[in-house]
Amino acid sequence: MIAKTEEDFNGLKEIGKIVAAIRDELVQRTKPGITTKELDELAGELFEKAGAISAPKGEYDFPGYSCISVNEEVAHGIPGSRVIQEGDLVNIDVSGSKNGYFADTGVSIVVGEGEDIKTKICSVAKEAFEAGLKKANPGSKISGMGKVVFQTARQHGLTVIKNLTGHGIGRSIHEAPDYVYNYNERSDYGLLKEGMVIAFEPFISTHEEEVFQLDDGWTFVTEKSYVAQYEHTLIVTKNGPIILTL
Ligand code: M1C
Ligand code: CO
Ligand code: CO
Repeated sequence: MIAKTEEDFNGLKEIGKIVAAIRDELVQRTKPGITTKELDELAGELFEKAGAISAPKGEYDFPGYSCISVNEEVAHGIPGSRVIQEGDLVNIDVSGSKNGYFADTGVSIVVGEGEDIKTKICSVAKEAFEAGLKKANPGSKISGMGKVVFQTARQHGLTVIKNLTGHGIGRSIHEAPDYVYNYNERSDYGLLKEGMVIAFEPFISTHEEEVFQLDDGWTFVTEKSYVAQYEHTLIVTKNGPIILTL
């Protein structure tokens, strides 16, 4: 959407705060021994308390309130009986709506002490996000954000996932602009506009550049790479982006 009115800004800020708080609470609770289902039940309670609706559940009938992806899982992991272990790479992605406004945020973390490469991709995903943020100005090409995401990955000897993208958001969870790539997609001529709301979510990978979907119809995995994501919802403005999900 293009946020224009005071009501738009306030509505977006409200749901932004809610999903950010749920994300942080889940991250806090991601400790060895807890199951992803237990984490998700907490997400469900927090959505309820906030008077907000989980976007995966409400919009897509996803079997969970949040997406929790562990190790070989990259995104859209289904919460279940999997027990979190020391050293796991875990992605927590929380998106939802309130009063018709949507926000989306996610982060990848390493539980306790993990392999150095897992820690590295998490910090590079954040660095790529920050580099992209500097390119989030009205009138600039959307693909300029992906260009610096890719450059950041390469600087660290890493790469990106090319078949997962960020997206427009606001009045629904996924809306125009449909794709914010993690590389410079030359066929993407789209421009950022004043007030445009986007979910920017770089995916940094150790080797593979494509994910595939499991038979469950949801979970995206790689064969043998680790992938980290870092996602916030932001409003593009001439004074710099406003991040709604800090
Ligand atoms: C690139 C994996 C896709 N919040 C989720 C997302 C995932 N993006 O948009 O960040 C969507 C959740 C709906 C199942
Ligand atoms: Co998300
Ligand atoms: Co998203």
